[in-house]
Amino acid sequence: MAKSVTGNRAKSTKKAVRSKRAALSVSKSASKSGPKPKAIAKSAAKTSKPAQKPVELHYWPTGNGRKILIFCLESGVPYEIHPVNINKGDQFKPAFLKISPNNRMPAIIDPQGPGGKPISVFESGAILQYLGRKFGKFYPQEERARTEVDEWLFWQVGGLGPMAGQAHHFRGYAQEVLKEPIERIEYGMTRYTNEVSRLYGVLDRRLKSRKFVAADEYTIADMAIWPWIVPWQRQGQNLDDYPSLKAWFARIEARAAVQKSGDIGRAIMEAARVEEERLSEAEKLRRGKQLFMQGGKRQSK
Ligand SMILES: N[C@@H](CCC(=O)N[C@@H](CS)C(=O)NCC(=O)O)C(=O)O
Repeated sequence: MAKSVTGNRAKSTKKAVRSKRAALSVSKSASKSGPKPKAIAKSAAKTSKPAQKPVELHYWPTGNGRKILIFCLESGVPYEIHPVNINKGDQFKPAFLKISPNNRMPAIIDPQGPGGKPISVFESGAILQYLGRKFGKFYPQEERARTEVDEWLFWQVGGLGPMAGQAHHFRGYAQEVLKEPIERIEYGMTRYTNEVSRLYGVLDRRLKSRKFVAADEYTIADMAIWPWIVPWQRQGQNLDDYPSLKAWFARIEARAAVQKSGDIGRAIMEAARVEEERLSEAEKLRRGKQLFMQGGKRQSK
């Protein structure tokens, strides 16, 4: 697999230094009146958890990949990017299929999963829920709020994502890569563009009197939905038709972590583009057809 890139390391190192300093100042002042410094150090050692090792993020800069990168950047969870170049076919490699049997990214490996043992997770919704639960961030614990977040998370993974994906297929790839005649794709184009319009309408109504999609706070539901609105033009939509959605979109887009996720994605894409430029036209076409099985390729049994 390709070389990994580490994120959030500097931040966590600074944090560790800060907490070490804080620990030192506690033992200094406690030595005057309270228990002996040694005793404090012992009890701290008993309760302190081992530092979180970086979560392996098997990622490519697409809407589904970006959700998880946004979570890591927002929460400060240490992560390490393992690029899965889906244009090249990395998603079919046996090592990747072991952690993501559906040959799709994203996937993660948390080296310190339940019981301190590694765990792998595939499907972006399941990954967000896992990380939200484990790190106690962007996924409220109160049942009513959590259920709301789940509703909108599933709305994205089961509705907006697949429907917008089909709109991208018929409006873009089918014409540009597969060179399908318009008569063969018109029905699909119309159907999925209209369905995405309907879903944008649902989201716009939901956001009419809300700052965030669920639970009155910024959650994994916003992180899952936002990247799928980014390519609104490719989906045949106009954000001006959905004012509440447009305002929410701008609010999330302005967040530093969201901006940074875009920078990281663009840098990876640029490196891949330079590499791809050197390929023959035939190889470029083969790769284009392999993606999403658009050329009808079947996985061997
Ligand atoms: N339901 C999956 C969808 C993942 C998915 O479709 N990933 C795409 C990129 S956005 C992929 O890996 N495509 C590779 C391929 O189709 O061969 C999730 O939410 O994680």
